[in-house]
Amino acid sequence: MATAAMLAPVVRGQATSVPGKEGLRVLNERPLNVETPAHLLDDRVTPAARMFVRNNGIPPDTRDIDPLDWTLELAGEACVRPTRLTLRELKERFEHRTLQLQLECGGNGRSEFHPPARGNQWTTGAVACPAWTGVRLRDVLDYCGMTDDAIYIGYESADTHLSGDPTKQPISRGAPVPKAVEDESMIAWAMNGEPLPPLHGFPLRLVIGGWPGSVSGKWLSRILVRDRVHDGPKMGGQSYRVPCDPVAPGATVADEDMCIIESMPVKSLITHPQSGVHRVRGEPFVVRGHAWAGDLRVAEVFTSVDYGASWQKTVLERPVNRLAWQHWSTSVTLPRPGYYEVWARAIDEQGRSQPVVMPAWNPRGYLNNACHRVALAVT
Ligand SMILES: Nc1nc2c(c(=O)[nH]1)N[C@H]1C(S)=C(S)[C@@H](COP(=O)(O)O)O[C@H]1N2
Ligand SMILES: [Mo]
Repeated sequence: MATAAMLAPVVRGQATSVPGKEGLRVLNERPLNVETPAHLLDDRVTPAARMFVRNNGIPPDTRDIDPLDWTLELAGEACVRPTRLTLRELKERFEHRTLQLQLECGGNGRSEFHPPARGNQWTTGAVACPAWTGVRLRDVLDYCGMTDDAIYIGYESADTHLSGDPTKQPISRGAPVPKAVEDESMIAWAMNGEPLPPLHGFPLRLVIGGWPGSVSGKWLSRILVRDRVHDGPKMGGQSYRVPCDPVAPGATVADEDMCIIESMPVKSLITHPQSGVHRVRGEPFVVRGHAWAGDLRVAEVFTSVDYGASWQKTVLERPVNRLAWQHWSTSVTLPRPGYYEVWARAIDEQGRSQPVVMPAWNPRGYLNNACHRVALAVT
């Protein structure tokens, strides 16, 4: 059996030898999960080589397929005209568009929770913002038609379950209809002007910016229009859900008291300088990174070099399009020799700030949007 691990020999926890992902950190080999160190996310548009990988199962072997013959099926109890479209037909029938859309895994930052949550121990590197080319999901949904009781869409994909059981899917999630029909929700076949890389869903995927990455189904084979909340694997139980009401750290929460994560919270990343480098006292240097806020805009980003005692406003750019991350930068001067930390804190357009300490504990360790910090040695 060809597994992702066999196709891509890797060393856990070290610089990887996953082809095309040099410098990224492998958190799990089977399924493959790879995160990007913060300083390698400095590009405005994330290159494929620096995009995290989050697989729940085993990717399909698409080496010998003709992508134009790939079929997408539209079905579900609230779909008026169940249809099959090849990628060729998708490209011919619907308007093409390219948007930069930010994806962050719901579990990004999980490694900081105490008591710890099981799952991939992501630090800060399960986020990316490439440019995607494809068609509006809305246009395709209009084409098949939705009944009045359509409330949710779900995806199904060509990856296979870790157990090898062909009747099981590794993951099949989705989004409520209002999010699915937003102008930015896409069915994409290209990333940064190239066909999707195999690990990122070749030949076709959903891209639902600002929501947990798990909504953006890779290797997309079917879209279901549902008259109920989609109930595929990893929609229910405790997956991609947090307690509806806050709980004490370590609490046991019943499944019925868990709510599905929708828009992701405000967050920022310092992508330059790299943590651990030296700077010279009295000499100004640039600190920069990105910030994002789920469905919202980021209003302001601040930095602190005194553990949050005082904050300096940075220069924040507008997003290139809605649901793209925003770049910020500032000049910092450190007056004395010694150890410093630079912290960054973003605030969304509704006035919500990132917390400087850990946000609400939850059983699966989702939604850690605490401030990122880098360490500097000043001489
Ligand atoms: N078919 C399929 N789609 C999937 C997944 C998967 O395992 N299988 N993982 C999801 C999760 S949890 C995330 S965070 C994103 C990651 O996208 P990337 O691997 O392209 O970075 O893909 C999502 N789409
Ligand atoms: Mo994810």
